[in-house]
Amino acid sequence: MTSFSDIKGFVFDLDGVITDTARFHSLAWRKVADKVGAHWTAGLAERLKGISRMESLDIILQAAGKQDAYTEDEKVALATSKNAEYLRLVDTLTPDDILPGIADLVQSLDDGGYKLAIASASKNAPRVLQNLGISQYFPNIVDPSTLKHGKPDPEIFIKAAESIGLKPEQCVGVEDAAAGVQGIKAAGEVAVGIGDADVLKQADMVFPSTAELTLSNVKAHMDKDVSAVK
Ligand code: B16
Ligand code: MG
Repeated sequence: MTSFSDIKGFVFDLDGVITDTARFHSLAWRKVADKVGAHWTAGLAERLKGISRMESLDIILQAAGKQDAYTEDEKVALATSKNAEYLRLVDTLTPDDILPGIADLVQSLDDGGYKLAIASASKNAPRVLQNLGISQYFPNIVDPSTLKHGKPDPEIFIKAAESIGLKPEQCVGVEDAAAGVQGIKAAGEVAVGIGDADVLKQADMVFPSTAELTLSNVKAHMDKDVSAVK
């Protein structure tokens, strides 16, 4: 396992790690689901996490049995209406909506000279970070429209490391979704999972919430794993 002293950067997922935007995606998609006749369930909402806007729409149309009922233009119109509603909700975000411990963590990483990047499937990540008041820490945000493959493909995590001039092995990636953890590991980064250890079992370490995600806890885990190998 990589040793902690090799780590020079941190790559963050946005939704579920920096802030909880899933609740806004769900509220906005639910209106689309009602419009196209898809039955809204918690399971359906869960399947939309971490995947792109148009893929999310396809899943909702499938749930309604309407995958062939709309033209491309009509699908774009549905996705655009969802995004307008989502942005209306995103613009209610304030620094109070940063998840526990994250503001202190990014400050301590910045103080420690670590490079920071965002690896989010969301095209709205810059606006979310702006509303949270922490965009100055993240000059490097991978533009998801440049990607050929979504998570769990490692592409976004490799590009995030490149954006801060580092090799993947020099980065820690932080994710709350199993597909994201899979992508971080495939990229060759150290994977930190936030959430349920059974769901995120591929991660190198899992913290139950962002409150436990501190630089010293990451270091302690990595030091422990290195000494276990010796
Ligand atoms: P947008 P993440 C993802 O963010 C969300 O989890 C997912 O539900 C959403 O569809 C996707 O961003 C695209 O978002 O419509 O804003 O471009 O978890 O990768 O930070
Ligand atoms: Mg996420």
